Amino acid sequence: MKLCRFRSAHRPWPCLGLLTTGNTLVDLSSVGVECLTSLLDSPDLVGRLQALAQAPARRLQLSEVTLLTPVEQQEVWAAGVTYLRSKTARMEESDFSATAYDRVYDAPRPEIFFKALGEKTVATGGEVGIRADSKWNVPEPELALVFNTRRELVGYTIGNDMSSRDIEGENLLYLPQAKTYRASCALGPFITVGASEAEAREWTIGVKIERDGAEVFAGETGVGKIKRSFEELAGWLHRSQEFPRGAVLLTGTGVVPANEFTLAVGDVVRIRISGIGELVNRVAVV
Ligand code: DO4
Ligand code: MG
Repeated sequence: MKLCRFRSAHRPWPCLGLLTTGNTLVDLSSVGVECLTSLLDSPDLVGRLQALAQAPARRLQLSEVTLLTPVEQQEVWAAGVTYLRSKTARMEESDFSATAYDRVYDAPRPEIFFKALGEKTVATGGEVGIRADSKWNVPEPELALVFNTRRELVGYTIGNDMSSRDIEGENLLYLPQAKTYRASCALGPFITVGASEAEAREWTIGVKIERDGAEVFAGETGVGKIKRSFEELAGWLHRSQEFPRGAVLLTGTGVVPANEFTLAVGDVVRIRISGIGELVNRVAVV
């Protein structure tokens, strides 16, 4: 089952939707379920969604709605260097920081950094940003874990951890500037609910980048290649921390284009995770 937030001609504010099968959306807002944060806190979320799927709610076609990011005010954090590919790409990018990346891949404590406020994330169909002061930019296609306010992993969405590799490579202390700026994080389009970690580890993550209608990069990895378990990452995220509205954790990238590649304005980034769907964004300078 897949949850989303959307706008339609029926109501001028964001609504909650449930995609059961095909392209038909159950408009949960039409039966009074309006708050995603509260819904994710339901004691038996899967049972609640199964019951809501049968509710006398309005039905809409996906083609009739504009999808929004599947978060409200959840903070978005990201884990890094969780795939071997990410470690090697980062070590190539910077002599200065190579040892840090090498060490963190094997260290008990993972790299975890703040990425975005939920309300600043970009939805599918929106524009992701490359910084005006950066010359080397890539998308990072990542599985994102969705936690409710009780720290429970309740679902999965797709994340794009847009990154400025030249700024990150110049000095590790510039990482927040390389990672967190306007439109640097896209999320969506759905939260897949009810899949176990074992099931999610079977999913593939693919990314395609198109320029002027032609494919300029394509890559794929498997969620199963993440070095750390979701439970381990969740444990570190929630250490000495609280998320009164829940949180999202991007789990790191396993696809990094060759070092010669950089994004350009107008590129279209398509990230597909087999158990979730496709997140599509055009690139703009911000
Ligand atoms: O330290 C660099 C960031 C790592 C990251 O974002 C990733 O591996 O996905
Ligand atoms: Mg990343």
